[in-house]
Amino acid sequence: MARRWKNTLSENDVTPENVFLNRRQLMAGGAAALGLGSIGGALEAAEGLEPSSYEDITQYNNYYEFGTGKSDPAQNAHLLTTAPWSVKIDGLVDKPGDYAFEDIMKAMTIEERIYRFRCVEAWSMVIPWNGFELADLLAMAGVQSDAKYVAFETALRPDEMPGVRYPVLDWPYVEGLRLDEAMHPLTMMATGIYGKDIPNQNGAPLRLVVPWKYGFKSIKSVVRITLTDKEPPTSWNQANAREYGFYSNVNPEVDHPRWSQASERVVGGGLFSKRVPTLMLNGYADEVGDLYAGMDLSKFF
Ligand SMILES: Nc1nc2c(c(=O)[nH]1)N[C@H]1C(S)=C(S)[C@@H](COP(=O)(O)O)O[C@H]1N2
Ligand SMILES: [Mo]
Repeated sequence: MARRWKNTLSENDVTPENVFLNRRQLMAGGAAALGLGSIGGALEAAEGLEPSSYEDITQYNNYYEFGTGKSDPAQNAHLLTTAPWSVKIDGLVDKPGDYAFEDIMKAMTIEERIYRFRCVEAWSMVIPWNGFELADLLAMAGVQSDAKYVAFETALRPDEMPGVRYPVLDWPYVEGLRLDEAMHPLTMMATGIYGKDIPNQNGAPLRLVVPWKYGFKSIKSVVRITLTDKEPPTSWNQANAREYGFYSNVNPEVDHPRWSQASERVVGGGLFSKRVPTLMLNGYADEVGDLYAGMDLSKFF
């Protein structure tokens, strides 16, 4: 299927000047060392947007099914069996059923996209994802005309997920999008990072990525996608509705009740790690601003 979107961000939008490595240095160093032949194309598409290191992306995670510490997922997520894997697509679709992961991969066009990633905890990274547009997967199942929302569910495997013993959240982890958000070409299902299969701690074998929303919307290890006509429940909203809304769009002007959302700490960069201003809709306002025309984003947070 055709590519519908080109990354137009520039490094000035995101990279602290003092940690910016030029593209040639990265190609010669990090990317080559990882054996990432195809990263050049992604970097070109991103116009110099500087990705976080593979180490930061895969060692500093949130995946509460494997523990609430940032290093717990990297330590424990190897317990998750990711093959065989299938995704149940049901609800308001023409072809409901269990879709085998390999069949999905055969049908989809995999591409690389470098996206800003912003956690609600006010830190951020830049991640080179590999994956496909969610819209293409939904098209495979045939979305019916009365569908208005898309609900997502993570695997729930108490034997493989040590974190689900604790009632931090009401398991399984669930998320949702409005159908137009789900169909937007920026919304993707990621299956890789830096050209390699996505590590378990980042949501193997496939996870949602919605770059203009806080990270918790980007649900990992998806086993079910349901098209509905009602706004679906979402885990963090159920846990604390005052602090976490359904939309969760990155917005420097709407603070979390317990902390400011006006700036973010860029993960990585060692001594030079610093805070940068947070951008409206995480820098994707030109692309997705229209989805929220006329909505009061402090009310629909
Ligand atoms: N199933 C599931 N998905 C999840 C989470 C989780 O705990 N469980 N954490 C969310 C949060 S809060 C963030 S910030 C991102 C982190 O993604 P990363 O670890 O790949 O950076 O995953 C999101 N998806
Ligand atoms: Mo997060």
